[in-house]
Amino acid sequence: MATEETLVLIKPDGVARGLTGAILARIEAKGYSLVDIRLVEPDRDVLERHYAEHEGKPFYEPLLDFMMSGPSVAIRVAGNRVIEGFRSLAGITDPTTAAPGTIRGDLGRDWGLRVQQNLVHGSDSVESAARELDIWF
Ligand code: DAT
Ligand code: MG
Repeated sequence: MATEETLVLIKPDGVARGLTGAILARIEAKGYSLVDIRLVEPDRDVLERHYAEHEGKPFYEPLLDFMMSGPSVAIRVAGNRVIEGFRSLAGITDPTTAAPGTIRGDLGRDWGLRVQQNLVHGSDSVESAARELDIWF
């Protein structure tokens, strides 16, 4: 039993499409706990810190623009092995091919040109979770 905390973001496409409740329901149905939750409109500084690992990649600037296009919901989620577990619940990065049963697979739209729109973010390691939770909460 390894109780962990992870950062989940419901990104601007998820909030704008009215999927906040549907995504929260999946997190709760899995048995994870919502420890803290807030609606956020991050400025560029927050996003530069959050996405520091992607600086310089071709999708970096469009990604930051997208993340500043509307509000997101930031959630501190706790549970047994929740870091890996939530990423499994979210599905792979590209919703075009994410597996059915996952948030991105069931609710995400064909990536097409809207490459960065995949509904959710989940921390990818214990270190990332600690770093990201510190940025958003
Ligand atoms: P994930 O969100 O699955 O952890 P990531 O950390 O590799 O994926 O990338 C962060 C975000 O950047 C991702 O959610 C969407 C966008 N992104 C990643 N790879 C991309 C690509 N090849 N083209 C466009 N956007 C991309
Ligand atoms: Mg990532």
